[in-house]
Amino acid sequence: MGHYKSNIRDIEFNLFEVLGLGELLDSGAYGDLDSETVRNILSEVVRLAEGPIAESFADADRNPPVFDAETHSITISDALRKTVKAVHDSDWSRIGLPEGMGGVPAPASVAWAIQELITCANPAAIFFNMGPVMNSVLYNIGTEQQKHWATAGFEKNWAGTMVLTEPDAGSDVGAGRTKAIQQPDGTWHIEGVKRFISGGDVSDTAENVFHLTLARPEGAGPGTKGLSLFYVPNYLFDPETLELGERNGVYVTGLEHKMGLKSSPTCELTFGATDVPAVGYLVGETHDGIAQMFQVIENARMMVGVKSSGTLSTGYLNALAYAKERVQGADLTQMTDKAAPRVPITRHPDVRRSLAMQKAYAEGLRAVYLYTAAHQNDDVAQLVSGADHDLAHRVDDLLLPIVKGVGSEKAYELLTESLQTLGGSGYLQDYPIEQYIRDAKIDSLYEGTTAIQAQDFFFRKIARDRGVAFGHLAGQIKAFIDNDSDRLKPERDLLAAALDDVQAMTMTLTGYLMAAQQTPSELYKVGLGSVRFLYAVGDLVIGWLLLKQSDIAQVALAGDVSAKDRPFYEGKVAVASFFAKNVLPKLAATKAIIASIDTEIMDLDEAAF
Ligand code: ST9
Ligand code: FAD
Repeated sequence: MGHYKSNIRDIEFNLFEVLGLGELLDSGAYGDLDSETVRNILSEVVRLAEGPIAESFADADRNPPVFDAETHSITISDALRKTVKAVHDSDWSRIGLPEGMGGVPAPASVAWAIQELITCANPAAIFFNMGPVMNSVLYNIGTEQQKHWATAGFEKNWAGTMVLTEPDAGSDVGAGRTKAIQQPDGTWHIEGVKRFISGGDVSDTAENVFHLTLARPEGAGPGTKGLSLFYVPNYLFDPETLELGERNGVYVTGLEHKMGLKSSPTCELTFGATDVPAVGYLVGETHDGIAQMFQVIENARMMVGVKSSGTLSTGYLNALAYAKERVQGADLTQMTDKAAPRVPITRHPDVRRSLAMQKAYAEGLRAVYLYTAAHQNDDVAQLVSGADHDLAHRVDDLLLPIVKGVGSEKAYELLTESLQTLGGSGYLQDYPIEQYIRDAKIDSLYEGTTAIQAQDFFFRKIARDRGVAFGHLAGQIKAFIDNDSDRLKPERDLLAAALDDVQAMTMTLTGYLMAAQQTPSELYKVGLGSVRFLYAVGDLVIGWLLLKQSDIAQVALAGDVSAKDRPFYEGKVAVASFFAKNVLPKLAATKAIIASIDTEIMDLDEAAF
């Protein structure tokens, strides 16, 4: 049995019983992709994920890629190569890609669910499979010729990267200094050094790698708005046949040694530092680089959240399996009887508390990413929340920092609980959880740190949106609270209080923002409260979605339910109630903290830290 434990029952519950996708799929909205086909695909992907994809998980961690400075390339282990090939050969990356480039139209929720299984079975290995999504963005925003490159490059399995970060430009992408110099033939020469580039080289798993690169054309203005997006391939190629030609002047000049995600090659890339220029092609023939790159970033942030939630899920399921087997100590009610029978640790209240919290966040975060994905298709959004095209897009935007920011932080926090469940054994490499933790830590860092997610959430997704998407979400939660069923009354009261608390926090932060027009330092209060606020809204949304699931489970339990499904539904009811009682009341404290933020800590001399 490999390390990876999928939760296909929960994924199907979300897709079919909660989001109700069966109705759309079986109406022919997605062609041949009906609900039975989706179920078959998911079970095929589970087999692939738990088998060949998971197989090299530990081996690739212990034997990461090796960099050769002479050839500017990396080599990888045979075990990892086998996994990468299994992912490529399976062809599942077609699902959800644009039809015109050979993709298979599908609800985004289905595509992301597939992605969870593939990614979380071996998180580092998926960085060898970024070509499809990079090509799909090029297909969406490129010129006619670039659409052709995207389509043909996808079929040829070319690898792709996203290239923003420089030594002095991390969170502050607009500080980037990489230059683009226009050539008489319409191409550009790129010059500069980029660092931390995932998949900068992919060894012999692809014949070509193209880098979607932000660079500043000579004479362009400062900040992100002065950046343009370029397509920079490792090998130049015939624009029609894509037959490879000369080596282009972009080279890997370093490989990072990391805490986790070790077999994902994180590279330094140097452009145009030799006699060979690094030729780049302006994407879409427009100088709108940051907006174009955000199309990639939105996919990548979603991917990171999906990875976090799915990693916590397999961490929890591993912890649960261990806890059921591990016998230690007597039942607490018999603690004074030294001869009392020893019990599995699942009998200990604190282990139950921990398992329940792990389950709540694992399933809650999955519910959040699938609900978010539901707003990435107009028809699904209409079905799920009644949002039209414009509103669906705003809701998707609003929820993305929760998927990424809350997902990564909570998964990391709760994975330490998974490890704790195994006691000292959890600390050993005999079990996968220590690697899950090392592989998951990165999720709160790349693709915008949590602080950046929190600022994006408040300033852009709430304030700049004038609360439109936030109001819609709050309306959905309120409608659930106000439904007149007798089910879950105490929990719905807790949810109502949490919604009030979050609305009060929003008002307080908005008040600081307004006050900043007169007193700029008031903005520090938003900065001091924004991560807490993001977490609070995350907990509210998780609490709501878990209770919605519980409601559906209770209806199922009242009917004809199979012996296999009964414990599944009972678990749904229990965990939603546990979350409501154990997490939602904490939002009142967050509200009080945000209401009383002062700027003392900003005034403190650095020497006092
Ligand atoms: C990285 C890669 O870290 C890590 C791993 C990648 C893995 C990739 C995996 C690929 C996916 C595979 C998945 C398979 C999928 C299959 C399923 C398919 C269904 N939203 O606020 P301003 C734009 S890469 C949209 O003034 P500053 C917008 O155009 C490195 N757009 O920002 C805006 O203009 P306007 C990642 C946004 O102060 C313009 O930016 N690095 C958003 O100039 C300027 O906005 C980072 O993420 C948004 N939320 O710059 C950097 N925000 O306002 C983090 C901004 O006119 N830093 N725009 O609309 C930031 O995000 C900063 O806040 C900043 C600030 C750079 C934006
Ligand atoms: P900094 O920006 O220096 O941040 C340091 C600390 O300061 C953080 O805690 C941050 O939250 C805080 N901070 C910074 N600015 C602010 C602010 N304005 N307000 C509040 N707090 C702030 N980049 C790519 O372009 N392509 C890739 O493929 C890629 N892959 C990566 C893979 C790995 C393994 C790693 C480690 C990084 C990768 N990155 C990639 C880079 C990644 O996106 C950046 O590391 C990230 O955006 C943070 O930038 P930084 O490391 O420079 O940290």
